[in-house]
Amino acid sequence: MRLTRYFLPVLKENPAEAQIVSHRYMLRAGMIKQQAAGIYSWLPMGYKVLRRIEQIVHEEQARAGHISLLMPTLQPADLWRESGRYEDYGQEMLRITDRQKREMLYGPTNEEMITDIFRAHVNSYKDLPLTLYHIQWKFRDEMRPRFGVMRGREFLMKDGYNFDLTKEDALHAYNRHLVSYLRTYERMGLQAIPMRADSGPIGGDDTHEFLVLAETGESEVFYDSAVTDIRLGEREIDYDNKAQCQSVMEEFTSLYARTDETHDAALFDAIPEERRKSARGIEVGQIFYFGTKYSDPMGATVVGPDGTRTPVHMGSHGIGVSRLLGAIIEASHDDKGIIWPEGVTPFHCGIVNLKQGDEATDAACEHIYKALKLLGLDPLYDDRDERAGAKFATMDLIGLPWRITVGPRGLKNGVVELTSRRTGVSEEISAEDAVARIAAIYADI
Ligand code: 5CA
Repeated sequence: MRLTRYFLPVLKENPAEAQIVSHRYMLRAGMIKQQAAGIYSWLPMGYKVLRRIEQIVHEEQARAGHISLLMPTLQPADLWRESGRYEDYGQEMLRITDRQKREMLYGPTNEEMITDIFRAHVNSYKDLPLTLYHIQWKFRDEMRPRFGVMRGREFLMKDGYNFDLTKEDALHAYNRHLVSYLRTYERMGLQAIPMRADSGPIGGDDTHEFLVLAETGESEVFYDSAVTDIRLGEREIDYDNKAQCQSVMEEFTSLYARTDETHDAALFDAIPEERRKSARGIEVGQIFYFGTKYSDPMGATVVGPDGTRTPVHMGSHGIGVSRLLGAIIEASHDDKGIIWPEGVTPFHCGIVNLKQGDEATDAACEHIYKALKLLGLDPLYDDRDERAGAKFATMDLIGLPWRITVGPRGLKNGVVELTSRRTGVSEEISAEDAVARIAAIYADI
């Protein structure tokens, strides 16, 4: 993309309404625009990152054997009366009446609707296990929408639902989700720690939240610092292997890590003092096992091996897709702007032309731009007629992980500059080498 043809409405001033750094940078980098409290338009660059995050979520769900579908945002109230949650959900639910006076609602989550789909089409235990998920907009009329996309009223969520014959199978689905979420967040450059939590209005016995540690997080968390040393990394996971998923789950959840709702001071005090940490965290996902809480009242049963009907065991599993943009920025920025991890960056690299209009410099930039595009990469070429300082400031703010800077002086010596946004380290190398380096960096991402 050439910057002169793009739509990147960068703000020079710090927006007064933004209290935390991710909100400030998302507004300043022209990623979002607020349309009402907690409701945002996603401008092109913000939308690009959102799509990138969705893509990683889809890829990791597919790897775990989960199946994607799409349910509507609007739901009939009667479905929620069946589970008893229509009255329980309270003021957070946006209730709508259509022209026929039918009661509807804008879905805050989809347990009822997915259970309705299941009961309509699945009849036998032979069709299990089954996990269906979608990535869809949700609405929760939060009392205090704030911090931009972190606590929105309208927000994008991945929500998945497993259906199993037995509790044991459903707990495998729980573990499978836990493992696949670890991989999902790691691909986004995040460390998200599973912590024992409270199940809230979703209900159920077992639940873990995934927390990214950050000073601006809304949750108070308590943990054994040894938990921050564990990574999933590149290990091969067989998602059908119950023992393997169980062992990874245990590895990540055996050390003490809890949100304030389930915090146990006695257990916490038993941790060696130097490893006892309390901090703040951003909740980027949550997994639940709730057994037959929905299948029972809604009649979602299957014929089991013995010929009798039993309600299925279920769980639901959510990722805060739009919130993740904020979480990633909170975890990865400096005082100049965002630093995108390679896995989610909106453009693979920036190209800065230091002397727009200079024939040799323009030609070198064009050459690099086209060479990167031919390799299937997506560079952002700053071809504006602007001072170098202004171009660097924009690149630093929008946070592309790599920058190729091209100027007449370097070209005389046959070099351009390749700079890492994260370390600030620059190297003078040939244009060909710069292109090859960018290609190599993204080859295994
Ligand atoms: N049905 C279950 C799991 S699919 C569910 O709704 N879980 S949840 O309530 O925990 O939401 C899942 C994730 O959505 C949360 O972990 C959080 O990352 C994100 N989320 C929840 N509320 C908001 C909000 N107001 N703004 C942005 N993201 C949110």
